[in-house]
Amino acid sequence: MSQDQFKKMAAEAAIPFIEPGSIVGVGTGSTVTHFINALGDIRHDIQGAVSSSEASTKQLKSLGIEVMDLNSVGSFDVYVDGADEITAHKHMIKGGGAALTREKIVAAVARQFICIIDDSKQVDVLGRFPLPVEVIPMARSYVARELVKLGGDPQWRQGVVTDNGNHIIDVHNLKILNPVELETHINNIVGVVTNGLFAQRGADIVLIGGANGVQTIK
Ligand code: ABF
Repeated sequence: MSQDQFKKMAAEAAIPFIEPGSIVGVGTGSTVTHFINALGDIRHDIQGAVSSSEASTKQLKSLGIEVMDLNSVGSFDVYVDGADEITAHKHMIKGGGAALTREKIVAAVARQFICIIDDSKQVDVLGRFPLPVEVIPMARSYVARELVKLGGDPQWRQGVVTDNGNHIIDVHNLKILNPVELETHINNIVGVVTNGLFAQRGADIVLIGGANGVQTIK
């Protein structure tokens, strides 16, 4: 079986967590694409979705699922999203798809974060995957210099503009031993919108697709 089939297995395993009549928080990425397809099959059982990207919004609407403005809903039960890396402590690097800021906002509003991944995303230490940082465009060079001081090798993801009109810097060669501290530290650099560490608010449940089926970590 392929990694994509493992992603699909994890995505479909999230469906039983969706309560009838609920609003579902929906992330972004290839694993979430499988989740949205599965959500399409139960679209008459849910009230609608809040989405973390224009791409997911488009897919949700194409399946007849109502997409709601986050400002018009209160808290909701479940946010389902993928990750680029995750540790046993359920700390994550996200943002490979450049949707990290909206993902972090929607995750903050949800009562539970369900992370859906294939087994290649599990790591002991975060940082092999370059850490995405969303920056206000005029601050890009300044923020890059500050990131060098942290020991990273920042690279501008040229040609990418986020859904919020900002730029992405990918920070290579970080060995992230204290993700909670680093998340705060980078977010405090002037010009940073947010970074792809999801450690202060990590996942609550992880569904991992692999050769032996789906493993659940709570
Ligand atoms: C989103 O999609 C992002 O935060 C993350 O970068 C990516 C996960 O990748 P995929 O599901 O495509 O492997 O969750």
